[in-house]
Amino acid sequence: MNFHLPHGRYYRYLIAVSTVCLMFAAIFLPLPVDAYTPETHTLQINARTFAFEPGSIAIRRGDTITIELEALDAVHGLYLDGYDVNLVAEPGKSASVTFVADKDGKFKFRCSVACGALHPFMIGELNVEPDIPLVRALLITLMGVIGALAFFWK
Ligand SMILES: [Cu+2]
Repeated sequence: MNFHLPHGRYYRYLIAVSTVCLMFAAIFLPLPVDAYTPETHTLQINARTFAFEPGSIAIRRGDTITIELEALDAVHGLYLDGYDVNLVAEPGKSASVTFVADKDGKFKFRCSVACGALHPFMIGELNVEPDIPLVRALLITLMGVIGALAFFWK
């Protein structure tokens, strides 16, 4: 009987295919620790000619978000792409909105009140990360790393 270990190109394909299969398993198989528990965040965003502070925010899908917009020097707005959120705040008079971040992705928020020369560049970003539980995310990452190492070894 001719029995030997696979090698060369065939071996690499085998590694690639089994890594992909394992990663799919890690994504779809039920895990004991599974559900992501949504959180509630209050995000204080300060608007000043011509920037938002903070200009970049990260949350997880499913989180309930309250945005409190504070205008520091002039009337500013905050329009959030993809979520149909529009706030306008005057100095000393903040505006707020609460919503559930039910879509993941990167969403720009921009000033919706013409506030001066650089107004079109008054842009921030809300990053809604997928609600993949940490354990699962770690498993997938680990497998990807091991698969890549095995694939490119030597
Ligand atoms: Cu503006």
